[in-house]
Amino acid sequence: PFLQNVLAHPQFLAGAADTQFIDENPELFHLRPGQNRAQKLLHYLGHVMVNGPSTPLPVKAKAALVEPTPPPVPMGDPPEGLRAVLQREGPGGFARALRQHRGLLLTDTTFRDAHQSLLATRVRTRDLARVAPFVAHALSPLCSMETWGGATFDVAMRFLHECPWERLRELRRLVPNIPFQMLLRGANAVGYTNYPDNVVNRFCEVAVANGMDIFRVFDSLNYVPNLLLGVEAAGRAGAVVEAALSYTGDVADPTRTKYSLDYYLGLARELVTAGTHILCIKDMAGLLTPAAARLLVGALREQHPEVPLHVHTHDTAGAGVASMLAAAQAGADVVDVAVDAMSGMTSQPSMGAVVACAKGTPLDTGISLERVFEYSEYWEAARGLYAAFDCTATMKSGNADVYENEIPGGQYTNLHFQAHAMGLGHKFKEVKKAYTEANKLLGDLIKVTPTSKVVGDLAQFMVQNKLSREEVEARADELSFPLSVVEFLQGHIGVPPGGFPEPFRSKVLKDLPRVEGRPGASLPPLDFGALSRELEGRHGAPPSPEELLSAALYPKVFDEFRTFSSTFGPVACLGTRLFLEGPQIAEEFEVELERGRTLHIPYTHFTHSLLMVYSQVELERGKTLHIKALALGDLNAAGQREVFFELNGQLRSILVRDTQ
Ligand code: 3PY
Ligand code: ZN
Repeated sequence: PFLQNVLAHPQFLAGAADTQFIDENPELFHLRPGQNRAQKLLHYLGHVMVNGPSTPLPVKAKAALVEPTPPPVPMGDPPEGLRAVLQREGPGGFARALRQHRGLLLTDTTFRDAHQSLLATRVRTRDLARVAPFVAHALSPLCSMETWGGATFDVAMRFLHECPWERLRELRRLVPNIPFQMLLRGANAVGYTNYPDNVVNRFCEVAVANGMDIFRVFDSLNYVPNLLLGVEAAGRAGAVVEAALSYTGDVADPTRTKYSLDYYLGLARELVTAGTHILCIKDMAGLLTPAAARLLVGALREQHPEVPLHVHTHDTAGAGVASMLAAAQAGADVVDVAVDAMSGMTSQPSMGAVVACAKGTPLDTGISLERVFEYSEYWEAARGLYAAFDCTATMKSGNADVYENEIPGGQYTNLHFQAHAMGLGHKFKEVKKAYTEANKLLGDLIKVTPTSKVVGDLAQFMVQNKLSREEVEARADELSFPLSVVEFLQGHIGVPPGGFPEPFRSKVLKDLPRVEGRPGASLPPLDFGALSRELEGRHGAPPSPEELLSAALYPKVFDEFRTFSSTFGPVACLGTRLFLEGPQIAEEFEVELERGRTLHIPYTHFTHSLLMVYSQVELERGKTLHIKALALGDLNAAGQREVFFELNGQLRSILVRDTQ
């Protein structure tokens, strides 16, 4: 704040600043209360050293000791990418450019879905930001990078204690040329429940203002009124709208009639009429076989020759590359891939494999395989930091049984972890079987957040209570079902294709109220003014538009995040191993409080007197802390331990309650 005051001062701007200038302008010292971020970070590190990680670790695996090194980046601006087309020609022009493009376009999901699927969404902004400039320079032909949305919003605040909006802004600053894409859960925005319409609208506006370009909008029931809400919100915000057909079943199997080719073509027609710029096939479980891809993409291509088609899949069974190539051959313009080291299994198919397979063919991606290797090398090392969240700790391969249980990628990994955490590793098979049965009980749903949770909760309930599908059906009026199941049946998420399962629904709900039609239509608008005043009262400062939305979507998580940040400071600045495990005794390290931001102060303005003040005032912007962890004291009578650090050469000690 001090330097901002100085930099904004007209006298300083005129280049006439000297000692007198500082003496005569005491307002330069009107600083907001010092936060002493360094002290707070020492508190955080002390806590982790005494009590273990602040985020639950599913497996006992240590983070890699070595920080990954991003590949070198050339000087200067990155090459122009498709974002320039979007900025010049708007969403319509962007869509035309995708249709006219020769060769296959790729979306890189590494920054969102890949780690949501493989590493429990735990990748921190710091590790994304470090490699982002490389992506901007080396992978500029990408159609887009999926950088935001889905579970990342919640997890950033809840487990990583960092601000999701700051992530978006930071990545945007580092990647000015490649369009950013996010996953919007329609009326559920980036949450698990329907929000009032004005929340979804405001969310899209603010996301665009923070740098988002393309919204992939889906609804977990393909419920058109919910989808349209998201489509309109993103469209009004000026973004590229990519409405998604959430794919389940098998269009190539004539015996599976509920989610047939006609069903998807009908839905696509409604979304194109609603004005979507791009159509997406969102295959969240990886069920789209090459044959199904040829059939569905071929039919959509014929029905909507003008509309770009974008295909998303998961590689759970191992057929992802084959399906994406089949989709491209049938006329898809863009397919989703993840960099090799973050691909495969429940994640997206491998970027390197698709680039190599398309090379020299009419589908050539224009992406250099050499650059993909460098990118992958970074991620191979970065993945080592997240060993405690890596699904490969317990899951050794993909599994084609997904064609039977239809579990979405991220949930497949979660259920596997949960089964292991409960000591039920061998029971995963049983959970998957129960998932299949629970899905049938609920009328064969499209399974993706949040309906996938409803099916998963019912499956766990059946396993825990040793209930078969027949038993659940017979005793539906007396069993005490998980809340998510009851709320789904009440209609809180929307209406499934073909309606609710009867008589199951009536037996479970009895006289509980039912929501008619689109749930958001009966929710009163959120009073943003009142929420803002409430937050100001609680946290002492008016919230930014971004904070207001975080609080609107996740009230409790946001409050805890704010409290955590004011206690422990900017933990996002810590290296990932330090964040997760704390330092080892005698370890020395540096913490850059503002990552990579340099202040450009004209040399002539940098007078001697200013330098003096600069060194005296605790000017935290751009400050690097040198820390050494010295020792951990014994437990005292009050149940505390003293943790000793050296901070910029001075001894500091922190008292931490030992809760172990
Ligand atoms: C999400 O909603 O987070 C998903 O990734 C759905 O596939
Ligand atoms: Zn996905």
